[in-house]
Amino acid sequence: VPSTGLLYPRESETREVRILDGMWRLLISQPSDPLQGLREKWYEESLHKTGLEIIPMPVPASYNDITTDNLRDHVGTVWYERTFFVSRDWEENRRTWLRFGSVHYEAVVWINGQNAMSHSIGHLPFEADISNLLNFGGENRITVMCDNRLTNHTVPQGQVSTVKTDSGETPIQSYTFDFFNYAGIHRSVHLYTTPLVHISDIAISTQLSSDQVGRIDYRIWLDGSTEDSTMQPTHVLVQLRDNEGVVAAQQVNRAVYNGTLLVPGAKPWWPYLMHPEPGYLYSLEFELFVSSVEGDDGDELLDAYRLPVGIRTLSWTSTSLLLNGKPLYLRGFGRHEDSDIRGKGLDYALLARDFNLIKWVGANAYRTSHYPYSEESMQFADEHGIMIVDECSAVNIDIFEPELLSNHMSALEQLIHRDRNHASVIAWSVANEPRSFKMGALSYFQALVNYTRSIAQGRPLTAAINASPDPPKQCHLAALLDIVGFNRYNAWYQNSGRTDMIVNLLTEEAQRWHQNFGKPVILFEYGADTMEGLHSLPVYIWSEDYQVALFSQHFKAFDKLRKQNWFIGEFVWNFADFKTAQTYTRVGGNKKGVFTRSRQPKEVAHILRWRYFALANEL
Ligand code: GCB
Repeated sequence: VPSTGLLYPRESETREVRILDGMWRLLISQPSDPLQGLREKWYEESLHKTGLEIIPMPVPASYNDITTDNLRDHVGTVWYERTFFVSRDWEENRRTWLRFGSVHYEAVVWINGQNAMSHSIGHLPFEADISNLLNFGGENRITVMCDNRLTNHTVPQGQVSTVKTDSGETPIQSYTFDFFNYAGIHRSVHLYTTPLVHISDIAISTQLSSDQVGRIDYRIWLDGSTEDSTMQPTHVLVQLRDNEGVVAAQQVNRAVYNGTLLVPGAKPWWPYLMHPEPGYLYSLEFELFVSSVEGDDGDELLDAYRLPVGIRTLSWTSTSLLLNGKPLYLRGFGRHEDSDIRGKGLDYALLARDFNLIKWVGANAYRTSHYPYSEESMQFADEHGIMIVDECSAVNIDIFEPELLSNHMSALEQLIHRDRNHASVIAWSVANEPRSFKMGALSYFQALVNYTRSIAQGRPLTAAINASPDPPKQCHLAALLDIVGFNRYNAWYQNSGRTDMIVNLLTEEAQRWHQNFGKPVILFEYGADTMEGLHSLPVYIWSEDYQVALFSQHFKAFDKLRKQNWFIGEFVWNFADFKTAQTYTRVGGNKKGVFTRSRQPKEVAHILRWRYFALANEL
């Protein structure tokens, strides 16, 4: 199924964008009967008509932590609703689209009681042309059923079972991944218009030659038709503007909608701290025209879309990952989209704060562990020169069945399709800690990696593996990748308290990964749970001092490894503390953050900052 809606909605002289964020209404279905609403057709009328309790619910946000009762642990469906008006002007000569940035996990959407679209696998956008369902010049109602249940076939997997409580049986959701299964309408809801015939998709790839000539290969897709033959598009004007609006390259393309722009003296896209002007972006303008019969002067503009573009070359070998020909050393984090109250809901204040902290600490990269992050954050990363290892939502997968494989492929297709035009994306991560040593993993990953490679758009494939590198056959995934990433918790899950074992264990393991698979190697996770404010000398686990000691030993190991040209990066687990399911190994959630959940530094942040800036200055 080709995915749609993966071009970010942007306004232009031919397009209008409205955001439907704000207070929506929420109805929580009985966990024991999640399909009641479908049976009773709750979408046909306002949810108030059900006579059931309706509560206000902000969008975007996870619904879990908003109320004071146990909505947090709800299993099954909830129903969202709101109304909006569309003016009469929108009825003629345009199409109106409704687009969700992400709803976790599964969503079914109705407009005025008519089914408009559905989507599963959270964290990804989806949209539909709703022109035929709207009341123009009147009120309209959106209803969304959102289901948070995870099964053996969802990405990620989970199990729903029941427990006997003091008041009867109730379903519970379990999962093995280590972050809270927040749910709801997590990102913005856009209502936007396009002309009848419009640009529906764009793919670009860029290169920079050694003599600073930029090259942008582009392809655009058109959608729609009009009865009016005089309104058929005849050509596209493609113009690249620099950040002052000056045209740096242009082309008129007649009928063939792919081409190449050459940009002499191009300003390259560079990562943060690698150049005085990191994150340089051009604007690539596509203008779709119909020629008038009288001649060129009277060309009519049908559609215009502007895409931010960074020009850079990405390449890799069996030892290095290179940007504009320079080998990269990645200094960064695994992260989460997570914060107090709003859960996984998009929050611009948090996004800006996080980027300020990333830059303060001197990092140049992060991995979108363990799912695609918001499109708004991807754009921010482009602008700030922060490199992204872009991970799909296959975390801790196990039980390798064909239905899981097809959902996993779809998760990767949608991720790559959405993010392929971002300069910041330097690799695709196909999974985090899959049970890659199990029966069935080999054929599963062969199929998955072959497919992903066929759509990889010039990026290397990686994964965060926690199997053992020795013997190599214990991991059925590493040999298939371009960059081998591993997660290892020396002196935490293994040999707790023994910071004196880290340097040898880590350097030896990294060496084995490289020797066995002959690929560049990166450590994607290391760290220690740390209660802010807890101090102890001699160091003792969970204290801030222990986190400092554990990091310091890792730094020694990294410095040894960096002498080998194949060790390409160090990612801390985690950027900030985050919420998990309730278990006795977690105090209020996972506390491996360098920053607290409210984004203030722990002691370790200062030594990490010292190191990251020192590394940046060496290069
Ligand atoms: C891991 C996982 C990550 C966990 C982390 C931990 O290996 O990839 O999701 O949060 O360990 O802290 O246990």
